[in-house]
Amino acid sequence: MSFATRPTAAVAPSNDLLRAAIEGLSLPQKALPCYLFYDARGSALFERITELPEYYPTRTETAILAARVGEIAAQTPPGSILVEFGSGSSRKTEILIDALPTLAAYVPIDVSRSALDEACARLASRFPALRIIPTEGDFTQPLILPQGLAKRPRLGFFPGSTIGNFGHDDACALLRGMALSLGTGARLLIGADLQKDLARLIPAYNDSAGVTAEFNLNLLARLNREIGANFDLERFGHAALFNAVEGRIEIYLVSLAAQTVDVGGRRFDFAKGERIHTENSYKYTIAQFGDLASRAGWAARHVWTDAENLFSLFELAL
Ligand code: AVJ
Repeated sequence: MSFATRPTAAVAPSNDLLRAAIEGLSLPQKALPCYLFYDARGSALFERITELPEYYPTRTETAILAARVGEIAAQTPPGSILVEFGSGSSRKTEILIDALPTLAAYVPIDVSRSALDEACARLASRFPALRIIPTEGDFTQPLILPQGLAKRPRLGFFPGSTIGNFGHDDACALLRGMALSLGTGARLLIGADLQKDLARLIPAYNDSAGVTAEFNLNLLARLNREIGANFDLERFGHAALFNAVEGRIEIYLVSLAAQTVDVGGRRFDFAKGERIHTENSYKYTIAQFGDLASRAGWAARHVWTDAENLFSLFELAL
């Protein structure tokens, strides 16, 4: 293939980043896509979020999974392939892999190279016999498995309520895409965060130690580092609010002053108080999420929750 049609990996990421940043900052409501959070520093900050006292999703889902992994394993044919969408640290996956000793392969997909490298190194030492196929990239894209694994039963894993980052139509399209990638007979274990009291919800996205703020602001720091933007991090703040109409947490970076920022040679003006929308995190009822799954062609086989009904883990089948 010629150079023109196939840019080198070293060049492509910053071009993509520049394009995404300029496109988002040019919208009437400035926005940046949330997958840009996850450079090496952002992935590490996200791991710190998962340990915050206010951030209930990770520990709650982990406990649900640990309680149900025996049931899940009993449903999983020997020689299955485990495919994880947005694998990050693969911490929860260890619980699953531990209970599935006959797995033919584990395929973690993530945009963060550093997160993949760390997770795969840890898993390789804990499970030396496991075949691991690390896949750096966008989990919304169709998955192509190596020849020879094509006939294996598939178990998809999409924990963490990452699905919550997608609006309902995009979430439906993503679940349909996963159905196509995983194929007939596949199952998908998927975590969905549940609607709850604002007193519980808001602090999870605006913690007292300021880690979520740092995670959000790192997106601007990343643009400074990788595409030479000149955001003054002292002049942006973090905001999280609940949009009750949409049923979602919305996260913003707020300009603390009137200012102009240079991004790749383009100038973007900010009014004082103007916001950049960086993330949505949809919260579901069990019924809503079941409907979404069935609209996407999946049947809900099981749904498990915690005693406080904070979080849900669904087992879907095709
Ligand atoms: C990774 C999408 C599940 O929405 O809770 C955490 C990301 N953002 N704190 C979430 C996040 C701010 C997280 N997900």
